[in-house]
Amino acid sequence: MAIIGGGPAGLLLSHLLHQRGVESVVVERQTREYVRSRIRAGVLEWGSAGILREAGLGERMDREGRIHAGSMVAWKGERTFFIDIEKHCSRPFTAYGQTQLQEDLDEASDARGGVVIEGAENAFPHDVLTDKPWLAYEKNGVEQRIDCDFIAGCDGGHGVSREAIPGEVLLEYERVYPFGWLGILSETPPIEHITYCNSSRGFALASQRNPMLSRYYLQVPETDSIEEWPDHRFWDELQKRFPPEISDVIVTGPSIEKSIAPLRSFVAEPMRYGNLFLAGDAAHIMPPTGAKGLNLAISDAWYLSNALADHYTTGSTARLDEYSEIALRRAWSAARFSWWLTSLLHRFPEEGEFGQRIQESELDYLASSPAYQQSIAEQYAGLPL
Ligand code: RFL
Ligand code: PHB
Repeated sequence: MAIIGGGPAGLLLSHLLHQRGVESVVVERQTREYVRSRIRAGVLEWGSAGILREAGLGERMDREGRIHAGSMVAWKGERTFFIDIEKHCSRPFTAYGQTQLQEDLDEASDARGGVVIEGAENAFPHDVLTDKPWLAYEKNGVEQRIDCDFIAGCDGGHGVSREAIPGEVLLEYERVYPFGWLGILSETPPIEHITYCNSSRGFALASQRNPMLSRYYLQVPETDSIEEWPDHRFWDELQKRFPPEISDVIVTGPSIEKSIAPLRSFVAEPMRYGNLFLAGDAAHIMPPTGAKGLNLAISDAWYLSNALADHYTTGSTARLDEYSEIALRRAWSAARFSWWLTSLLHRFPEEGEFGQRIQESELDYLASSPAYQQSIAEQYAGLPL
């Protein structure tokens, strides 16, 4: 198996395949240090944590990750509500950084002698409609070739794998939001709960990495740059968006990382073309509001490794044939939830004051309706695999 991309989808796939007796080579464009340095996700669903644990990757996650019974939502500058996933679904989530997971995956790869080719340029899948596909790439200016049975495109939202699927086969669905998330990390104690905030000034989120590392986000116009957001402006705006009872307990401090991520929803179909399989962000990108992207990368890697292992054990292609449909069903469910939560919590300038009042009314309804709470809790917790 040749795998393009050494992010969470690619490295987890390689790890699970090895455990199922299938060998793979991972080809990564960046260095390991670069991939680790990207500050991204922080929420692992119950099912994702289970997959990692079962694969022998849960030791540090269980030690350093923090189990949460749910997350908080705040609105109107005063109201708060707890999405209690423990009560409604008995499936708490784990706050654990993608950076830490990436380190765990790197370590596991080293321990089993996994082959990860870093700094690989111009990777491209060839002859994927034949039973002798091959992956071309360049390393230090020299062309290389990997002959394999299958190729996995785990190369994220800006990867090349999708380009190997002809335009008349590939369907792409996209929604681009007119804003981004400005995120900072600071070495300050986080507030207790991961807290999503709808404010007439725009969305805000308080999250965490460990007892002395906080992660905060602000909705900002897509045209803003980080130079326009010195720390004092960030903290000032964050405190204005949260209700006073929350702002009062936020501990501010210098940022150690600051970045802006655009928000978009994107799904590509199918996730299989001949002997090329897409997994993770290469096939679908979620706005981070629902905390689903990393969890989908994990479930795709799990579905695909199981299907491949089944193929090598039984000779049947039945599970490989189902992969795209099963993975897409889950991806669309996450896409719908992430779009809905994004729509509920962000300020959409074109919707005006009417849109703001509709959002607030929906949040009031959520706070009063056990039926609605159950539905949201179940989706936030993550649907069964
Ligand atoms: P990745 O992590 O982008 O990894 C792809 C890898 O492929 C490499 N690559 C190539 N290699 C060789 N040749 C090429 N041509 C290549 N092109 C690319 C890249 O260098 C990279 O190493 O995709 P993967 O593995 O599918 O993992 C997906 C997740 O990273 C992503 O979905 C999450 O980070 C999304 N996300 C969140 N997901 C959650 O589940 N919970 C969260 O709380 C959450 N928060 C977030 C997020 C994403 C965010 N940003 C920055 C978009 C918060 C943020 C702010
Ligand atoms: C994060 O901690 O980075 C995080 C948490 C929840 C989200 C998105 C990002 O929905």
